Amino acid sequence: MSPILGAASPPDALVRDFANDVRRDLALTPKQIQSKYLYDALGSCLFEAISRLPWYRITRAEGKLLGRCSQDVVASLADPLTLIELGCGSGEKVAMLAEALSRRRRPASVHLIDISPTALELSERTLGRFEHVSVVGHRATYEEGLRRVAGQRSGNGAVLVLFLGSNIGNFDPPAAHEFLSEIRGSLRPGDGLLLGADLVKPEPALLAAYDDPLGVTAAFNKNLLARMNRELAADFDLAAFAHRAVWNREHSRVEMHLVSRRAQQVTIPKADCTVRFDAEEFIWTENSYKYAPEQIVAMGVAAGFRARQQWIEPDARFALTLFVAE
Ligand code: AVJ
Repeated sequence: MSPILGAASPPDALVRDFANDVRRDLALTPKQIQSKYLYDALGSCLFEAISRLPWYRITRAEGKLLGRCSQDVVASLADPLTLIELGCGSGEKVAMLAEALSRRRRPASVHLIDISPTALELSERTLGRFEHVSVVGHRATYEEGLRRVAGQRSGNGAVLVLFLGSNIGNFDPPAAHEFLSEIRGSLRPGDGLLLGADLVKPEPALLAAYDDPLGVTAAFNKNLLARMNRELAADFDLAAFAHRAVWNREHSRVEMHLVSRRAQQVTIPKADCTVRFDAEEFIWTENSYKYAPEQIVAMGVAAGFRARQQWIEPDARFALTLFVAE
């Protein structure tokens, strides 16, 4: 059996949360499932594959910017620096900052916060190679993890929160404001926030990124159905659903849907429900908001930060913005 799918099944409490959320959100109109559920062990690997696709440019564009600006980012922050990455993926990005610090022999600690054990393991391995850098992984939601790390802090060093990869794009505008305010609330004046956010670009480029010709994003999206079959004993016929990406210009977001190819009924025993689909009815599985550069600055300012610097990758259209808590 593969190491991924052979891994222990998730703890009962997590399965119960998943079941409750599925039952509630599939009863909404339109039917929905929260995008955080895309990231089980297999889903995390599929996202990792997406990040290497030529059509999905966010990860590479951000890496390129980080390579150029990492010294500038850490230059103004007080030692010993604490880096907190929210949603660490494979840890390669925080590693670029750790590298910048380690080159100057500046001591630092890194806290990784992710709900995916796979992501934490990968990241801990990636960061293992730096001297002067201690690494702690937290399997937690962003909010829980932030609170935990902020509550433990001592001394005079600054904290730099990393919220990268356009993960902010999964939040609708009110939730993004609330979340940035919550980050600000856990920081002190002089601490930093490095925010990576994808920019609006022509529709064909957006659609190719979220509906790639290799079908990896389709697999990533349909894995939600496979996950419900695995964890909730559901009987979704994966072939009876199609992946769809749409650009919602009015709301400036790409939406991912799973569209029922025909009228059908699905049972989800561990969520205690039976769900009926009309032909063409869909489950809405993700929003990825896209921004104008000045909109990103405005979001940070509204949450109590000052924008210190913004770097833009002009080809892929992606922005890194360094904010400082006032
Ligand atoms: C990891 C949330 C930033 O929205 O671009 C990739 C996830 N979804 N392809 C994004 C994703 C479809 C990604 N984020």
